[in-house]
Amino acid sequence: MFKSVFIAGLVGLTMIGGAASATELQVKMRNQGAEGPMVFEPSTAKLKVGDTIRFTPADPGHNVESIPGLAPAGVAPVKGVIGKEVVVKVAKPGVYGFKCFPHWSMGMVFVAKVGDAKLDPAVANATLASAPPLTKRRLTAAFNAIK
Ligand SMILES: [Cu+2]
Repeated sequence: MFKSVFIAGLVGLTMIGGAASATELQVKMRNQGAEGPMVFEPSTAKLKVGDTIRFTPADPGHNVESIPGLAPAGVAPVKGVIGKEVVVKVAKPGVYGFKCFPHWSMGMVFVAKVGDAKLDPAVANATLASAPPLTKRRLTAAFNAIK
């Protein structure tokens, strides 16, 4: 009896310690935001290794997917379901890019820098070259914001 209470107490303390060191960023998927139509809010972030990003559908019709090339080597791509929340733990330093698949051409993108990382200019240029005009504009702003 005493032993099980003691262990439960230890588990509780461990969880509190973990919550204090890593933070969770809330990102809303919206039809309309401060930056215009079809946005992740916020659209950029600077995070620590081990933090999490919680993408929440504030409006229907959005999803979260990795932008090819915008993730550290060895990180599995994310492919969320439309209308569903997605939680991503950023366990490696680097630059992470996500898009909403239906609204890629409208520039619905999110970019995070995790840890002390720099965006490879070749990767940035290749991503911008493959992006439609609105997306290119928002991605350029996002890349500048995380510098
Ligand atoms: Cu969308």
